[in-house]
Amino acid sequence: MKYKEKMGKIFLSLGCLVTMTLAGALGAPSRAEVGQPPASSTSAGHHAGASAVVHTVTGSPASPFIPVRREMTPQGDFVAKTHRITLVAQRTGDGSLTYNGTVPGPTIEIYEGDEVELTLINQLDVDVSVHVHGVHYKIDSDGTRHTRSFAPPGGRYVYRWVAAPGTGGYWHYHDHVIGPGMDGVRGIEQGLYGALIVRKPGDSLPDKTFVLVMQSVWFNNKRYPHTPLLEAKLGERVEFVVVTHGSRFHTFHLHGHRWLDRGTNRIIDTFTQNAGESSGFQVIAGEGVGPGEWMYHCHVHDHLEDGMLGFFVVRP
Ligand SMILES: [Cu+2]
Repeated sequence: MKYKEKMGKIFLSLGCLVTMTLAGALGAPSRAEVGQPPASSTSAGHHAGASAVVHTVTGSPASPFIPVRREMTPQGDFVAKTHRITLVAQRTGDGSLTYNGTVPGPTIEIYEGDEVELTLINQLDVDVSVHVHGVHYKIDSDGTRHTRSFAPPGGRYVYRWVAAPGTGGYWHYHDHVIGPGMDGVRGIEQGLYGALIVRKPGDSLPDKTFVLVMQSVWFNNKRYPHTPLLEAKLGERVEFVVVTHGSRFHTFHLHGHRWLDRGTNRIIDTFTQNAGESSGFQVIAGEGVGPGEWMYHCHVHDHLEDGMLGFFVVRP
């Protein structure tokens, strides 16, 4: 099926849904009729060829993570902190495996110098673990089967991480034991993953953070029109953390915005990620381009065709 036909099909199917428009998000859901302009002038709509398909923005409203302002000494130094975090591995109504009931799990934000004491409580009927990327930990916090660092059904396990100097960046954590072998792939596939942000003192803090995990043709285990609907006000500083899992590479692209590629002097609006990789960036919502329903999507055509897209709605 050609790209245009397929996208047309995706958009046509939207005609049958009560979709979220700008007005809808404010409490008055409206229905977009195929072949007719949207009732609300604030809806996104365009005509694609003879079929005049109306494309209305939809998605599952995402709750952003709000970064914590850290207290500083009068000298402007950060006070290192030990974060005591509890993650409960549980199955949700839709069959997902989750940490604390959400996919992705909670976004963990710490600073270089901090430590984490993470207690994993297992409410699943299989062993589960937390394996982290980027920060320091001893082998007994590896979250793997051969080190026995997992929680059995009904049990718990305590992990200790140290955000040593130099570990600042965008990282992630995930299960490493659910699967047919000793690997953990099935847990990740079903939603056992989350983001870890290690900030350096002086890093600019965003107003809000959105985490997008690319796996198969999904964002956060959802495909359009159910992908996360990200919302911000014009001028807000918005942080995106992007993680890739699964067996494919993905090319993340955000419309209308651009950012500095970390460690280079290149301005980019697209980057490619392979499995297990993570990165992040900050933008000023609508900077230079104004409000609108800005698309985010994987730029790999097969994936985009299969619904690997969503919307970043910048409100005036
Ligand atoms: Cu992709």
